[in-house]
Amino acid sequence: MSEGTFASVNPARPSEVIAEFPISDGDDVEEAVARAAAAQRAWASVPVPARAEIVAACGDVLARRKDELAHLVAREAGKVLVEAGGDVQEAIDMAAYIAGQGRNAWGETLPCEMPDKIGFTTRQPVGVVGMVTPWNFPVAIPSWKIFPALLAGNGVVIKPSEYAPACCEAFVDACREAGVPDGLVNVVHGYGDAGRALVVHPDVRAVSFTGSVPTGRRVAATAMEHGPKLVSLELGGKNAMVVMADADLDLVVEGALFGAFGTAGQRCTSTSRLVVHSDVVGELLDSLVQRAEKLVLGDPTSPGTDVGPVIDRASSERIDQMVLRAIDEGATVATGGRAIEVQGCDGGAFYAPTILRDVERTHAIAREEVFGPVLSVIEIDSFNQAIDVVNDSEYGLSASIYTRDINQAMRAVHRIDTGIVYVNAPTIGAEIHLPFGGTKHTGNGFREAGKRGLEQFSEVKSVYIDYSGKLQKAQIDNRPGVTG
Ligand code: UN1
Repeated sequence: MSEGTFASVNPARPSEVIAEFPISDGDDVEEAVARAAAAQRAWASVPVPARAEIVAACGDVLARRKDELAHLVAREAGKVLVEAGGDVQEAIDMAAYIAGQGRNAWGETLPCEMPDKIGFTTRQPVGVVGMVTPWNFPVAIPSWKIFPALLAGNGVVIKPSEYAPACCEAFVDACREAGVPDGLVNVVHGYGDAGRALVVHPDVRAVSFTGSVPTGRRVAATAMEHGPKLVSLELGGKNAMVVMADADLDLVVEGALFGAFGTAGQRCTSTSRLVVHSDVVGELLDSLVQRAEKLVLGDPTSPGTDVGPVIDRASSERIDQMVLRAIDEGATVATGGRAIEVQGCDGGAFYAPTILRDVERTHAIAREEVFGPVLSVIEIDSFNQAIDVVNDSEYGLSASIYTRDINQAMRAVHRIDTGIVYVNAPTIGAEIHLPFGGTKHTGNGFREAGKRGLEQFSEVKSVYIDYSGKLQKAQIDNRPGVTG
């Protein structure tokens, strides 16, 4: 049985315990997978539109419980209330979208080479899907994975981050209330051991992971050793916003503040590099710094708060070390660059919104994911140089360009090597009906959300139906042309 318990705390006030859960061990994972497998057998024979109705009902329950869930997200993950509400809204939107997919095409029909013969494709479930999810979108990301997995006819075992277990439990509880059958979706808790037990389990046919690159690599390697299995990875980002000299600078300021400091910079899509034309860098930085200094840090549940804490003190120390190293390498602090204390939030992990200038693309701060409120400004003198800097990264999640020149914008869309590109908007704020994911080390080719979100949770089956009443060989077996 489970060995011990762990607690999640409020990152703004770590003495406040949010919830306590058992640390799941191999036996707990075994049990959860067995429950999911048993429930999945019945679920697989439920017609897809009927599965979709249950997903739609999940959206209804989430909408009804939005306020309660948003407060939990704010307290457990440290997101300011409006963003915590957005996290839940993303799950509500995902339910509506995925429910709609239940009455949409489930494959395609194709002509065959012979008369009286037709080809089509359909999807079948993979069985039990193992999911490992992060704390930064503790309701949205489980919904991106669980709803399409359910629509595709699968059972689920999910291990949420140890930082936000209560949010995941509350989400799954809403799903059960909506009528998701008993045992179909199961939660296990804890750290790497529970995740590993899930990944290696022979009945877990697919693994969907969102988190860091090193852990993603280990998850994939382990899954392949014990498989092969379907493995979809959604990993980090080092997202850049390009500002050309003709950009609307007021718009840039709004976008950069939201992109870099929204969610305290802890989205995988957060704007982390500001690649600015040298003609406008002085003017832009003046207003950006002024505005950044006005942002109110505080308790995420207070209405006046703009920026909440980072997830814990260790994280804030790690961010600080990265900033110190950047200074060592030649960067200058334009604002921020330190952890701060907030009154009424004892021990809270707050880090000041930070802008670093004089950053070179070779500096560690320009290459490594920070996952905190730090924006590095890199100057460029031309469009080509800007694209070069954006693409000079091991990551390829999101990027954006601010320019009034449509030709330049479209050239950027084509040349930027990321899974998501924005024009005149920051790097965050993806909508759930467009594919979400990235190139290079950000992932392994899968996309979440959108129609393609179903791909990681289903196997495609190609079907040939010959209604000619005779053996008709395909062209490879019946075409003359080789003499011998
Ligand atoms: C994440 O940070 O892991 O694009 C996801 C966005 C959100 C999703 C972010 N819709 O900002």
